[in-house]
Amino acid sequence: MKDNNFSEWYNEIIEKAEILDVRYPVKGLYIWLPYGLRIRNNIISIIKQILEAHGHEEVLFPLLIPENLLRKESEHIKGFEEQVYWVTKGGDKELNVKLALRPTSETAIYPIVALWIKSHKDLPLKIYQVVNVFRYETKHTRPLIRLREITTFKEAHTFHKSMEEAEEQVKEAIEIYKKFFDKLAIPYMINRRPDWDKFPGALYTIAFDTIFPDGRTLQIATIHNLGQNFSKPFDIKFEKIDGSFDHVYQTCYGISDRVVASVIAIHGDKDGLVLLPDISPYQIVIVPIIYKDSKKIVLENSMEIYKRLSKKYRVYIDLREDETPGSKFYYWEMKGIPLRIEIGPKDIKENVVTIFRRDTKERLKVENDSIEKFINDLFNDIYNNLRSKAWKRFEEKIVRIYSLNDIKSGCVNEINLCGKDSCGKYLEDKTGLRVLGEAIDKKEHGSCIVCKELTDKIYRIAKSY
Ligand code: A5A
Repeated sequence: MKDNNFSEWYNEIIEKAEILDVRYPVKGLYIWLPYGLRIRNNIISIIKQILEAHGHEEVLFPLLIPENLLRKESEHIKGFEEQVYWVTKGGDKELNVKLALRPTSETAIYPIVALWIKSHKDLPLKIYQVVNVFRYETKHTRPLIRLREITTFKEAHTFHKSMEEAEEQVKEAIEIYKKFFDKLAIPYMINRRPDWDKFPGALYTIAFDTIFPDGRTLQIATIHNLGQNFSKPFDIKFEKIDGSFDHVYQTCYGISDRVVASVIAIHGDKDGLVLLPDISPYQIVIVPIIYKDSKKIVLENSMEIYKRLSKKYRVYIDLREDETPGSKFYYWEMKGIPLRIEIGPKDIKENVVTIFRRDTKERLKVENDSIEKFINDLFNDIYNNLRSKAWKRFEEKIVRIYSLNDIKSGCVNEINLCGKDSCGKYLEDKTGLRVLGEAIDKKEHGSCIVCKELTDKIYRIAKSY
């Protein structure tokens, strides 16, 4: 089902694996269930670690933004106007100043940072927060993919003394997200969005796009060079070494719940989730195989191994008495636990355990005293296997196309395009696909697929979420 009806598979897995409860009576808002929330939190700690290693500090700004601040940068508000939820009343009293639920936090953060930054010595400043934001999306909403309350919005904001430094920061952000998606074994391509699709208020936007099993692309991260577009209206100034003043140069970059969606969609299979050891709520589940006559020894042995492994790993021991081992196997496979350890009377006699790998569905016998060593290697192996499988499927969905007639709607098409808006728009109208933008890491001589002008620019077009 994953391959021929991805959407159905996806909705089913979100429910069955207990990621979200989708029955909340407001469109585009969902409830995180404990299991889903653990996965999400593990993913957040990975990005936090990477950001902090790159010198970012965490902050937390208010959810409500006064209307005058939200309107301060004209392009920004133009882009978000239609998507803003407004708080207009306190009790039954009309508020003097309307308050927006943040659709993103530039206009909440920047007036305050303007008070913090005085001199070049305060720069660069790199901060981030993980918050919920609200966007009144009019396109079809989908769990974790297109939300009206984005609950896992990680936004970083950086402040610099020159355009060169801001450009360098864009490169650092690309490295940060590469590390992050590599750690999650999510394949990506990096595209510079066409001007008409950049972040409202940015000079330019660079996006990470992945490909879902149905061939549609999903934007999973964006990096924006804001130049001085916000620092001027928000008056974020600093004193330079020579005593003169300049407005700061800024970047911002963000990810969302879409990262969790990608982990589910890209690694999952027909039997459910397939989780990487790094993000799985439990890395190992132990299922004692109980028969009446050997119950005591099996339970004792299982508890011993449970305690031993819990020192190093996140382990769950499934002691439910009203479920058969078979239904427990099925249950934990659906939940994507990377390894299952089965312990039965025969294993105990032979001084081994049986280990089942979720990703390949192999069953292996392992000597009792070398379990830890074996698991460490297996975890690496699982990561490498999932990563290479995901990248292989990803690459299979990318085609190099030289003529308009050959464009494939179920794939990402790489084409020469001169870069003029008119050629890009023509292409979107003609194919019904979206111009993802210029590949930042690829060039090849050819002629624009629309106007035939010579160019070495490679653009990617695809159907996207
Ligand atoms: N302040 C900057 C970082 C910003 O807001 N950029 S953004 O608008 O591009 O959003 C950041 C990321 O959030 C996007 O790359 C996309 O992956 C995700 N995102 C945007 N709208 C979303 C929605 N309605 N539901 C889920 N994720 C969304």
